[in-house]
Amino acid sequence: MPKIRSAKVIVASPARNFVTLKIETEDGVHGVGDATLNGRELAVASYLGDHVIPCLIGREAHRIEDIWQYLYRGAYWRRGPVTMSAIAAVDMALWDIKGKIAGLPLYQLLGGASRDGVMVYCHANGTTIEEAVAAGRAYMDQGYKAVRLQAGVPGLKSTYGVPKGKQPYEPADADIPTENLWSTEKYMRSVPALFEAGRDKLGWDVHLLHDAHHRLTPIEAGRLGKDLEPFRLFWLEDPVPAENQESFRLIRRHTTTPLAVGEVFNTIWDCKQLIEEQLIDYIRATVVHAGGITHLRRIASLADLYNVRTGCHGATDLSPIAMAAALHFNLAVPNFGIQEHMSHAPLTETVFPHTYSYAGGYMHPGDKPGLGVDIDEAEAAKHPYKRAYLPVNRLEDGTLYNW
Ligand code: KDG
Ligand code: MG
Repeated sequence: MPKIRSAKVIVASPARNFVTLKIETEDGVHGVGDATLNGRELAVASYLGDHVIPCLIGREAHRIEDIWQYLYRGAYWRRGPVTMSAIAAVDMALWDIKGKIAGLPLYQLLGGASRDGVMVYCHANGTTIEEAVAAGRAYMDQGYKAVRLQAGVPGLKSTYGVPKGKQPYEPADADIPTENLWSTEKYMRSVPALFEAGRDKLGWDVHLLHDAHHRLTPIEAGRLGKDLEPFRLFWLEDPVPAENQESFRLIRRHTTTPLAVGEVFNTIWDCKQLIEEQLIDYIRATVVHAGGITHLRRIASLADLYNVRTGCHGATDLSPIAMAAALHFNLAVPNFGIQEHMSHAPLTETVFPHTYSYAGGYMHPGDKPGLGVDIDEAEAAKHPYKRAYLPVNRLEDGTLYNW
């Protein structure tokens, strides 16, 4: 059984910050894992470098479950985004190694393909409704079957999901967080008009999605969900912050718009009640922030019992390594729903060469053994880490609010 000989953390900023773990066995096989936690990158790098890597050396690389339990139970301090992103990176790298040694792409080790391709949704944004809908049309022309629509809110200078210039949306844009202003009233008035225009101009043969990014209270979310019912959304995402899982009971009482939650979740405990009470329709936990493939499979298995499907987070702050791992998982998992897809910057793609591909609304991880993705360390070294934070949000009277 191959033992782990070395492991190292690579922090680089090819177009944005990424944290990568590279594990190598005594036989010279290496695997990679994504450990990026947007705006808190160095905390995970230190957790891995100072506290995890010393405990990995000499362990059998094939004992993925045992190593997962060792890092989770064995640390005494459980859960949390820093811990779970670090565990996830180890887990991804070990699955990558196992696949390479077996000579099989990861999805084959997870039970084989349950579908031919992974349906993905893209981000259509615009400062106005017209721009957002036109962006949606352009994506549909590229074959996308599912489009997330976000438009600027009249009366607010900036809106979640809407880029400042013509660049792709990248919210971690400042050395010290920028401050945005928020008005729920203005937002709630604008969203139904966006989806009315969306259905009018894009038709009914496309899935439409929307992200409220934790900005509402449960009763406001119930009202928005009800207002959006005529437009038959695929999902309304993160209507409220989800620490209080019970609060979704109130939303559910008022709307049949499907709900998606979980991009900030780290473990099965964050979504246990939401799933068991069927308070959501899609679970958005990711391979990187929720403990790797090993733990995400556990979450998906629980969700499957309650007709909850997967809809993994896939913004550009998840590196191509996480994207590859998600695609293998998505291809195999029985209760797959959809996968988020934002194209990475060309520089990011250069640093992380990969085999996954997009065609006609679907992605596929490719058939190279393991994850089918790597890091070009020499290229990565040319792009040092730059501190970059997500914005914070304030209400119009200055009160700090959810971003
Ligand atoms: O790091 C935070 C982003 O990944 C998040 O704001 C993106 O909400 C998001 C989404 O749905 O992609
Ligand atoms: Mg989101």
